Amino acid sequence: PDEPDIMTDNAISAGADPAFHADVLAGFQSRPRAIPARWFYDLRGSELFERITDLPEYYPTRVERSILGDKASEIGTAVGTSRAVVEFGSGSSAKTPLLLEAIDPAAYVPIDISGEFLRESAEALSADFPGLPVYPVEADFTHPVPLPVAIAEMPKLGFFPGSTIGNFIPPSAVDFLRAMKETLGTGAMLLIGMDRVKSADMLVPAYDDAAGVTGAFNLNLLERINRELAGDIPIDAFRHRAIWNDMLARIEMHIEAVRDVRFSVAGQDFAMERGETVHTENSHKYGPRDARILLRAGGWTVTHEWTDAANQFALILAEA
Ligand code: AVI
Repeated sequence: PDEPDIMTDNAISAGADPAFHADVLAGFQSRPRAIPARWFYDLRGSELFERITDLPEYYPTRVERSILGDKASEIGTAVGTSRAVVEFGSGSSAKTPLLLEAIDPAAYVPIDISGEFLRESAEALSADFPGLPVYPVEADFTHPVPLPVAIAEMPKLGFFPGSTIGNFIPPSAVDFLRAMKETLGTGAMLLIGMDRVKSADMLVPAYDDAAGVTGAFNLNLLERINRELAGDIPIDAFRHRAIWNDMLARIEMHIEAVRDVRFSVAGQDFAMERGETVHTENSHKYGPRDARILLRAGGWTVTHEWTDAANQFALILAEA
């Protein structure tokens, strides 16, 4: 056989994030095993997530967009004009135009950890809203972020759509809401999307779709580990699971071993028995009162709520 190439075979890729390395090894060692959901979003994972948002079973994106469209004038009246909109984790800014049209803001500040994605979507948005000052900020929005001086005197509206708040366990969600309040300052408002508690018959398919896109999104984490951390995980030894945890009011995603399996990651050996899982994501759902209490704990008072006719999803306006 050919001699292995020590430069390419079984090497941790040069660009691998040390925090990813640490989280993955700790995640396989801990019991229960768990790896934070933030590591889903490499390029392939971000593409798969975009496809999830178009799935027939995945209602949150569609319903939130319909609320923003249907209630635009009420939202506009409640928020008022001339605020600077600060969007947390703006990503592709897909829902932003609907909001900007509704409220006629003085400036737009998208904050995202991925600089490249951020600049591209900021440029696209500037082209659609000529005359609107856009100040992209590359930062980890889970901590207080210094905002551009150009918007220092403007009243702020924080925008956090998509029910991403649900991906934090409640104590972290409260810390994060407080960080947003610190970022935005006194007199700020926050428009936040929160997915509602509903029947497991509807929730589970939204996270375990018939076409298998969510399964591919979940298992891409193992592929990313193999790619970036010199892993040899046999992907076919695992399957995607989505479980409604009623006690904690959340959908959990797990990666389950379908047979006994041994593998190594970054030179460390691991074994899992058939049926054992790695917990990869939580997506908490909030009833109307739960949502208000969570926001209060994070320093925000709810002033308005807009939902769809079937009450599946809520857009909530709060003030600091
Ligand atoms: C990004 N976040 C709000 C999604 C959710 O619904 O929790 C992530 C997701 N995971 C599986 N499908 C979508």
